[in-house]
Amino acid sequence: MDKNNLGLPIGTTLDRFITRKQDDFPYATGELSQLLRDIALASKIVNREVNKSGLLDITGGIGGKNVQGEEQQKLDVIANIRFIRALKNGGQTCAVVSEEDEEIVHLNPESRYIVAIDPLDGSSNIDVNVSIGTIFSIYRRLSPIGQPVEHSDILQKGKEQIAAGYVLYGSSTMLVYTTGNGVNGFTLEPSLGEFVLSHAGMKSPKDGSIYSINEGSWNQFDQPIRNYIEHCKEEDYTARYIGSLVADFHRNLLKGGVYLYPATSRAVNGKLRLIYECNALAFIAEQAGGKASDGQTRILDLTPTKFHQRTPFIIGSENLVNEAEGFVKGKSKVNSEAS
Ligand code: AHM
Ligand code: MG
Repeated sequence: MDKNNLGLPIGTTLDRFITRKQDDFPYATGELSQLLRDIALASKIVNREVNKSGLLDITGGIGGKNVQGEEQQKLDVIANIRFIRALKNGGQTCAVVSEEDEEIVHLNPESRYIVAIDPLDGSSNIDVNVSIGTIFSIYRRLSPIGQPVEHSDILQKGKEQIAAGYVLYGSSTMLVYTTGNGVNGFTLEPSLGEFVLSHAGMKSPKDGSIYSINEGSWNQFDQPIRNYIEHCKEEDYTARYIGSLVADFHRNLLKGGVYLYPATSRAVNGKLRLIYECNALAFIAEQAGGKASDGQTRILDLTPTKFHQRTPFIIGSENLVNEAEGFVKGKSKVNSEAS
């Protein structure tokens, strides 16, 4: 695979790719392109901080808690500042909703785009040199330009996203994004400081044999989820769980697999956040030919009622998500139960 849907070769810089995409839309104003460049720039700065985190005194908790009541890591806070600053300076964003801020962060009221972001996801992995990620969604505002942003601008369904992406700070750093016309992945070339096209037209395998779930929560799972895990074992699937959503999702996107974070007895609505974690990855999964569900309903069809709303989450290869959904909906049982 050396060509993507634009005919641009592997090695094309992200900047050039974004510009070419914009040229394909005759009435495009360039604002979305600029916004994507702002996010890419901030991610390079965050990447720099992440790479030297072991050298500087910037890992570990800061003693504060974020709006979810979870301990904030210094890098979480740093990443939030970096992204919001880049979006403010870029001027294309009227408001940001972030995992790290309880309320809407108002930026330029004359702009038309809303950004939902988890600036640094996988907080338990920050201190221990394990892959972490940034997740972002972009929406068009519904309220008139120039007016204050309203809650309804933020509480849009995931299917209204006009772009979404993630950055994976892993063995290499990658930015993967979609504007609703396929998924493309760019790898950071550290000596150039440029993202270059490395994964053109990414496609989720229809099937796979990886399941990713925190089995340590077994006692908190309800019976259908336990049945599904048993089914995975009976099928000899491989268990892979990093505990960083972006990294687990990315691996399964490349290799074929399913990631689950279901409701548990402790987290009755699941753990992951709909607006700035699940919707973006669901959009990317679907654009790549995969699927994302809360067990009953397509993630992109869910109506958010709160900024920090949580949802059960099943995402990955289409046939595996269907299989897991079948268990949740009570249509499938493990062989041992069925016999
Ligand atoms: P965070 O936003 O506090 O980093 O939590 C989200 C992370 C995901 O990246 C990961 O998949 C999940 O939480 C892991 O949770 P657990 O430790 O309960 O398995
Ligand atoms: Mg998170």
